[in-house]
Amino acid sequence: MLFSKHIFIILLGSLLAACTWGQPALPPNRTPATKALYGHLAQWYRQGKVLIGHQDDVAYGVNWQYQPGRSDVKEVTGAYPAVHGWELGNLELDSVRNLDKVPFPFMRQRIIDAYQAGAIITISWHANNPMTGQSAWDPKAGTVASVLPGGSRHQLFVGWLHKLADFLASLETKNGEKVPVLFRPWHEQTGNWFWWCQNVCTPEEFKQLWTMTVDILQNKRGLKHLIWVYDTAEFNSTAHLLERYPGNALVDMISFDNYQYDGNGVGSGTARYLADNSRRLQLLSQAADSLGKLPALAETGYETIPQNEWWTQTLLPLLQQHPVCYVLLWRNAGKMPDTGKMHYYAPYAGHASAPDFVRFFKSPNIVFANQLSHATTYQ
Ligand code: BMA
Repeated sequence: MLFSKHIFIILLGSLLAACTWGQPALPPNRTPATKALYGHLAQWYRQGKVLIGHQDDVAYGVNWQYQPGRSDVKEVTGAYPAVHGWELGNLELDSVRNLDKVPFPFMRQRIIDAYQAGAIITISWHANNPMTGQSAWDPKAGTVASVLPGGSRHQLFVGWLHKLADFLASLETKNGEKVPVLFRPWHEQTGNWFWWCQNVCTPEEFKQLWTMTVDILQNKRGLKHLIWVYDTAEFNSTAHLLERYPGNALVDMISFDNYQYDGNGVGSGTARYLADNSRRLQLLSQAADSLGKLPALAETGYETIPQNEWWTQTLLPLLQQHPVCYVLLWRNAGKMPDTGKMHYYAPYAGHASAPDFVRFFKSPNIVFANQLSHATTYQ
């Protein structure tokens, strides 16, 4: 009897091992909730499910700001997004608000609330240029070199990384559980607009910047609740996608950002968006699968969504053909004070694309927060 029970347990164990064999997993230096989240993401990805995200979703929308419980996505679909994106630019300057005016204490509380409800958090950081004192959008050659050991801004920059670590460490519940974060530093590095982009630093310098970031946050500060997301803008080959990849031990997900633009010119229009992104998503997933990592479309959208059926005619077919773990739509800022232009990527109640966004929301394999709970995401 005992013997057959043992055989049964061994058989069951092998079966379970076979089911998860080859599936990406986090190393032991992460919290149980972070490992559980990553395991669920891997499983959902295998099932072809795609989680939908939105930047600053519960902070403000096209016609409102800081009203508790509100969300443009929820007002259209009845559900919050599955992934909540937040931005830390200006944290390094000890500012109370980020560069888009979101107060950090407000952000912290919304992050903890989303975690408790089973939604997923991703964070980006448009850190100022530490060499020139200008914004992140100051692609001055030599900036990355200046923050590396021996560089003139190294001490200043290490201080910034410690402020970043302080904020990330403060994302915890009253019981002291740290909120897992998909952290996506030094994003869009194949572009030419940030001080860490490919036109102003070598692949080696970029990898050193990444390595130093992981070393301070994960090794020196001991943060175990981060999932490291490597992110490019456009790329034209696997070699280009991975040119600045700092190594398997320092990355957990790989992703890229790409938007649709108006018009029929080169680099714009629906056909172009679909063709470019089908090819890129295919290369991304192949690279992720062969590296044992997970893929994501970390930012996308079509500003003001001028095509009423963009959701089911453009984005949905792309995701059904090339599933990724998650897709994040950029922020619903509304009218920009400096340009007077409308800047939003998710529909709001009454928007012409809202009915189609509801059809998108109801489509098979498209996941919003109503399908998640704390237990299904973090246990
Ligand atoms: C950009 C725009 C800016 C914003 C920045 C950081 O794409 O939305 O208005 O400041 O992201 O969130």
